Amino acid sequence: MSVGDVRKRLREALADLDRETFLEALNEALQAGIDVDIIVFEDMSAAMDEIGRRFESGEYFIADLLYAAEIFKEAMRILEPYIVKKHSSGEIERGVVILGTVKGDIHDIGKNLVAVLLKLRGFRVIDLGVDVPPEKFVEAAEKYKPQIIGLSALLTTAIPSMRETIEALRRAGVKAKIMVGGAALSKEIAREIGADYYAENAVEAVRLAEMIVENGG
Ligand code: B12
Repeated sequence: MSVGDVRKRLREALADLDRETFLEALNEALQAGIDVDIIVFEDMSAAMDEIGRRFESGEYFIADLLYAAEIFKEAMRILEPYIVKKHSSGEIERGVVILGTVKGDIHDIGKNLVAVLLKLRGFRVIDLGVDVPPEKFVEAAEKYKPQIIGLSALLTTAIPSMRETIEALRRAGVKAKIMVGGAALSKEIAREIGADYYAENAVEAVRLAEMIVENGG
C-alpha cells in the first residue's frame, strides 16, 4: 500500500469512526515512516473537521463527537513516543505559559496538544483547563508571571468571552503576550479581539512561543 493510500485510510477511518481500521492504519502509517506531524496535524485534524461537518449536517450526533474525541486521545497515547522523539528539545526553563479554553467552551484536544509540545520544548505550562472565566486567567497571570498566555476557543459563541478575557488581562496590567487559537479563530478575528498572536496549529504555536521568549516577550 502506498503512503497516499495509508494516509487516505487513516483519514477516512477516523472520519467514519471506525476505530479498528483507524488504529490499524495508524500502525501502518508509523511503520511506513510517515511523519508524526503529518499524521496528527494534517490527517487526524482533517478527519476531525470532517466529523464536525457530518455533525453539522445532522449525520452525526454529540455521542459521535465524544467517541471521536476518545479515539483521538487513544491515538495520542500511541503517538506519544513519536511526538517526544520529534519535538523534545532537551531544553528546560524556557519560560512560563498559561493555557486555557475560555469560558463557555469545553473543547480541549487542541489545547492539550499545544500544552504537550510546549512542555517538550522546555516551557513550564500552567493548564487552567476548560470553561475558564476571565478572572481565573487574571489570577493565574498574577501568580505565575507568565511570558505568554494562550487562549483556546472552538465555538464561535466563545469569541466574545475570549475578547472579555483579553480585556480583563489588559485591564489588570498583565504584560504577557496573548496568543490565541482554535477552530473559531482566524488571524483577522485574533487581531480584532486584541490578541498579540494567532497560531493555526500546535507546531506554529510553539514556533511563536519560542520567538516571543527569544525576543524578550
Ligand atoms: C470533538 C468535538 C467535540 C467534543 C470535544 C471533546 C474534547 N475533549 O475536546 C464534544 C463532544 C465535547 C463537543 C461538544 C460541542 N461541540 Co464540538 N466539536 C468537536 C470537533 C469534531 C473536533 C474538535 C477537535 O478536537 N479537533 C482536533 C484538534 C486537534 O484541533 P483543534 O481543536 O482545532 O486544535 C488545533 C488548532 O485549532 C490549534 N489550537 C487549539 N487551541 C489552541 C490554543 C492556542 C493558544 C493556540 C495558539 C492554538 C490552538 O492547535 C491545535 C492543534 O494543532 C469539532 C470540529 C472542528 N472542526 O473543530 C466540533 C465543533 C468545534 N463543535 C461544535 C459544536 C457546535 C459543539 C456543541 C455546541 C454541540 C452541542 N450542540 O452541544 C458542543 C459545545 C460544548 C461546549 N460548551 O464547548 C462546532 C462549533 C461550531 C461553531 N462555529 O461554533 C464544531 C466546529 C463542529 C461543527 N462543524 O459544527 N465537540
